[in-house]
Formats: sequence, C-alpha cells, structure tokens
Amino acid sequence: MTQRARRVPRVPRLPRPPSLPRPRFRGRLHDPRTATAIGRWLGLAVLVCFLTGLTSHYVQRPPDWLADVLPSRPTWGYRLSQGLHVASGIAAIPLLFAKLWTVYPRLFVKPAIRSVRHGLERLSVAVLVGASLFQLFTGLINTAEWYPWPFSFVPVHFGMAWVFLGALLLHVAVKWPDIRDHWRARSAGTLELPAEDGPNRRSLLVGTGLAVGAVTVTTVGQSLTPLKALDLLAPRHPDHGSQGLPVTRTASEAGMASVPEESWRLKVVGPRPFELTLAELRALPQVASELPIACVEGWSKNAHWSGVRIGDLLVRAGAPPGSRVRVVSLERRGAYRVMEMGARYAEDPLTLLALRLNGQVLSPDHGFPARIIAPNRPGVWQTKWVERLEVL
Ligand SMILES: Nc1nc2c(c(=O)[nH]1)N[C@H]1C(S)=C(S)[C@@H](COP(=O)(O)O)O[C@H]1N2
Ligand SMILES: [Mo]
Repeated sequence: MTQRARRVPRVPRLPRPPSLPRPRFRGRLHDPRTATAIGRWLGLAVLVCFLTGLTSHYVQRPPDWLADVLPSRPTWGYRLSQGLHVASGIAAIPLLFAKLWTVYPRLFVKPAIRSVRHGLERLSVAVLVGASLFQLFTGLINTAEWYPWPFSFVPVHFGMAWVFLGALLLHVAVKWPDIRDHWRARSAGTLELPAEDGPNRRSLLVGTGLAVGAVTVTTVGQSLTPLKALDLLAPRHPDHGSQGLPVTRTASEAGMASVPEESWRLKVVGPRPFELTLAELRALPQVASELPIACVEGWSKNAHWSGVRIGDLLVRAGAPPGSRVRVVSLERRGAYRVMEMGARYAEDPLTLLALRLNGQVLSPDHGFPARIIAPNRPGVWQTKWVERLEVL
C-alpha cells in the first residue's frame, strides 16, 4: 500500500521537437571583406539616392524661406538630380541583394543575443534592412505609378528615408572597425585572401557588377535620352507619347479631353486683373524655349515649347517685382491642380505659358489650351490645362 501511494504519477512525456537543422555555411564569401567591398558601392548608391531624394523633396515642397531662392538654372538641374535618384535607386537593388546574401548567415548566429549592445546592434540592422527594402521597393513601383498600399507614397517614402539614414549611420559606426581594417589592409597591400577564394570572390563581385550594369543600361535611357534605344525595362520610353513626348496623366484621365477653345479664358488675377482669349494670347509676342519635362517618376525629355512669357503676363497684371505666382488648372481634382512658383522661376525669361509643343498646338494630353513650362522644375509642377494665374 505505502509503496504504491508514494509512487509519482507518470506524466506522459511530450515528444521533443526535432532540433531544426541549422544551415551550414561552407563558402567563404560570407565574410566581412566581401560585405565591406559590396557595402561601399551600396553605400555610394544610397548616398546619391538619399541626397537627390532630399533635393527633389525640397524643390517640390519648399518651406516658405526657400521658395523664392530656389534657382531656375541650370535648366537641366532637376532632370539630372531626379535621373540620378531613380538610377541610383535601381542600381542599389542588386547591390542590396548581393550584400544581404553575403551577410545572411548572421541571421543564425548562436546565441542570438549575446548582450544588450549586441541585441541593439541586431535590432538596428533589422531596421536598416527593413527600411532599405521598403524604400527600394516602394520607389521602384512608384516609377510604374503603382500604389498597392493604403498610405500616401510621398510622405511615407520621405519619412522612411530618415529612418533609413539613422539606421545606416548607426550601422556604419558599429562596423567601423571592420571597415577600417579592410581599408588599412588594402592600402598596405596586405589584404590577403586564401588562394582558392580569389576566383570565387572575383566572380561574385563581377556578377554583381554585371547585374548593376544590366538594370542600369536597360532603364537609364528613360532620362538619359542618348541611351533611349536601350530603354527596354523602364515603364516609359522617351519617344512614346503624343507629339514625341511621354504623358504621365492623360487628358481623359484628368477629364480634360475636350476643353472648348471658344469659351476658354485665361484669367490673370493681380493688382490689374485681366482676361485673355486663346486668340488674344496667340497674338501676344511668342517666345520659344527648349526645356525638359523631368517627371519625378523617372522619365525625362527635352522639347521645344513656345508661348507667352509668364513674366510678361505678371507685369501686365501689375505684379511687383519678386512676386510669386499661383497657377490653377481647369482640372476639377488631382494633386497637381494648383501649383505655386517662387519668384526666380516666375521671372525667368524661359518660363512660359506654353501654347505649342514641338511645332504644333498642344495636344489635349500635353495641356491644351495652355500649360506651364519652367526651367529646373519637377514635372509635377509643369501644370497642364491652365485656367488662372494669381499674383501672390
Ligand atoms: N493639371 C495637371 N498638370 C500636370 C499633371 C496633372 O496631373 N495635372 N501632371 C504633371 C506631371 S506628373 C508631369 S510629369 C507633367 C507631364 O507633362 P506631359 O504629360 O505634357 O508630358 O505634367 C504635369 N502637369
Ligand atoms: Mo510626373
């Protein structure tokens, strides 16, 4: 009896989970040297991307103090900056994947967290990887104007850029000893690789370089027009569109397919307000200018425009020198219906209310009856289907 009572009841044992086979990394390319070598190219690409992204943001939405000092020259400034933004972002994609491949065995380090410092370091890498993937992915599909998400692209892409920058600076600071050793060994000529690793490492770096070259060459022609024949993968081709110029938002998408010429009036609001018919506008001195449309989504192309100088219209309306102007489109809704232009742009002799494009009357897609064209401006502010100018 007593014997039996003392017996501990048997609890059935849970089966032990099979220990997951941990991947074993035999290749020697997953080392800090390879990560550093790819990392500096990736670093260069994201630095260019970050700086040109900032430029684009502040040119598009300048704070009040900046609005009147933003320069209208060089005429191709925004085109270059935004072309670099999109090209460096695209080039960063294969670089990021190559870099992640070299470092991914770190995911499996044991113990996963050694100390508070180690834990924070890993957390910062997680933020960095997440923000990088997010920025490159959202940026890429924005070039195709595809928005499969519930948030608004511009503020989120801009905000994430700062999250990314913070995580990057932290990461470089933490990895500084590795980076420094790599450069020291390189400049001292003592960067030694085990003999059998040399060819593999070279293949990896050459392969990554070729991938960067391939994605660049097949897309950069969207803004670097001498290479347009090779533009096979970019969403837009510089030659596809009415009157030899691409169109981002068409007239029918904007509900502007047939603006009645007879009833249309340009209204200029200022100290001496006035209105003009299209015939009256055509009778004013016509000025020619050769300027690009440089779309934030990545395509850009030069075109020949002609029309009436905005500066002349503002003077006629009694605008004091240094005035800003607000431009309102006929379009009922749309993010680019209303635009403001700082004094430097408004006074530039190349800034026009354009009536003609490449020798023809503007097509509806390009903004008939009248649109803005100004130097060194993002495409989004080259307002089409203009109805009103307001001196501010
Ligand atoms: N009123 C209005 N103007 C607009 C737009 C718009 O949606 N509405 N799109 C802008 C954008 S994003 C670009 S890139 C240029 C393109 O000009 P294009 O279609 O004549 O090439 O027009 C700009 N002007
Ligand atoms: Mo655009």
